[in-house]
Amino acid sequence: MRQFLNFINGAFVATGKTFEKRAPVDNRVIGLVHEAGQAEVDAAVKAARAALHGDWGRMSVVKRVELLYAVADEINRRFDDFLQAELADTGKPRSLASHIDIPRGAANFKVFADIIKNVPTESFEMATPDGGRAVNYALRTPVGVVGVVCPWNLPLLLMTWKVGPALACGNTVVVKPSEETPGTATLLGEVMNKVGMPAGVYNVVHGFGPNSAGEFLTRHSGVNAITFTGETRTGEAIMAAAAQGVRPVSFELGGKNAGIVFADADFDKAVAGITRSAFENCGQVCLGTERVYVQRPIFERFVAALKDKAEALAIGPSEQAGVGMGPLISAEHRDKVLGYYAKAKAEGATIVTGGGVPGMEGALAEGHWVQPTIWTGLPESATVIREEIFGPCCHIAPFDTEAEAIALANATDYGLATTVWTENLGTAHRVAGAIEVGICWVNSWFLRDLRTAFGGAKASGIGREGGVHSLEFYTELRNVCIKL
Ligand code: NAD
Ligand code: 6OD
Repeated sequence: MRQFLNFINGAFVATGKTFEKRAPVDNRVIGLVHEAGQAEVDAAVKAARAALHGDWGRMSVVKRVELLYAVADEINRRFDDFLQAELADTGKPRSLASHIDIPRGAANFKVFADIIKNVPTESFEMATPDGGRAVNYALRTPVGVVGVVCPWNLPLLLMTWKVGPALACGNTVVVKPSEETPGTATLLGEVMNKVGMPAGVYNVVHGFGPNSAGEFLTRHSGVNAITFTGETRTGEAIMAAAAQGVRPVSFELGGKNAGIVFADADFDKAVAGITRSAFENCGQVCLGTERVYVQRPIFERFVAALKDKAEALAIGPSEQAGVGMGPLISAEHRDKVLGYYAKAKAEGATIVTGGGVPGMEGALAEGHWVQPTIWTGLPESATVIREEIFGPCCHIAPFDTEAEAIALANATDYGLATTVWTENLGTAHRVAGAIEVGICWVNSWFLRDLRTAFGGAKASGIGREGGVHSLEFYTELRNVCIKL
């Protein structure tokens, strides 16, 4: 049985307490995760603090950048190990993880290594009251020990999206991966040792949230800043923990994202785009589209075309040829999603397709599968239109005017992302300007340039990461004023 150990001060650490990791594809136990208690979290934070004052803290930016490049290269060299770990933990299609998750794991180190090397700080010369001169310049200093709390949907991608810039900025990290996906964070410990990363720079503590590693880490007074990706409600708990000691937080939270398809859109591209945004990763993408608004002249045709696409998705395990959709992460999450499917039916939805569990053969019958599901006919007050489901499903409603589409899209507490489909440049600009989100894709979805600001408006997050915005969170600017 595979053992997932904590990684503290450069060493793999077992604990007396383990929990089972089950495979989403067949619910088989595939490993035992060693849960970190308060003592392990204390040790990880202590090691991270010591590294800040040790070799890592004294290292030049040039050397730091070289090490981050080496981490990226080593992830690429061990691409298949990372891929297998991610597939075992999540059950997602191999093509998805090999094209998105693992390459981004490496890119997240390279891109932020380049950014820290190339982005200058400000400098101002000034006149002094005695007729002389002074010069001001800003130093970027690390914030210190960063607590990184991660979700399970894109485990390596989302963890390294935080760890890459945090290390580039000279911080040390203690990572708490999701209890559902311990694999790639643990493997990254091997990479850190292989490339000669000083002990204590990268630490991993496994466990759950409340009364476990997540809470111990976020409440720890030795943690200087917390970066978190996950549910909005968890963000509220972490924000309360961070209030102790007035520690900064960066939050990427939930979404209830709208897709808007105008009648002038390139129809086939729009259908393909919404198919991806609704069903990719079995709908477990925070940026995914669970509310689709389609302009009335093409509404019926669009619903029929999306139905065809959903029904054509091959559901199966990661390695199955041509597989388009894997399982949900856990039995608990499957029950939650199926609860929403039942709710939609009870509230009077027209079920265009799906709404249940696909028939799977043999051992796979025990997996956490659900059908891709499309609803129409619900009022905007319906539960599945209001609450984030995080499953492969969407409701489609018609709209008439641009103003109506904008109002519908904005009528939510969330504000993460939207995807707009139109061939009219004016429409694209006006809608992008009026939508209350952190990210607006036009004629595309989840197209990422890591130099751009990423984050959510309203209940979808606090702050922005990406490019120089990550540097703003992971460093303190110290102004030095020298009277000449
Ligand atoms: P989650 O909030 O349940 O868990 C995320 C992490 O927080 C896990 O590691 C968990 O153990 C930990 N945690 C839970 N309670 C905690 C507590 N009280 N204190 C400290 N840590 C705690 O989220 P999830 O189910 O893993 O992921 C799905 C959610 O994440 C969805 O809401 C999705 O929208 C969101 N998400 C957002 C983004 C984004 O970029 N905005 C990206 C991915 C996922
Ligand atoms: O691409 C990214 O950097 C990012 N943070 C993606 C988030 C996806 C959410 O599930």
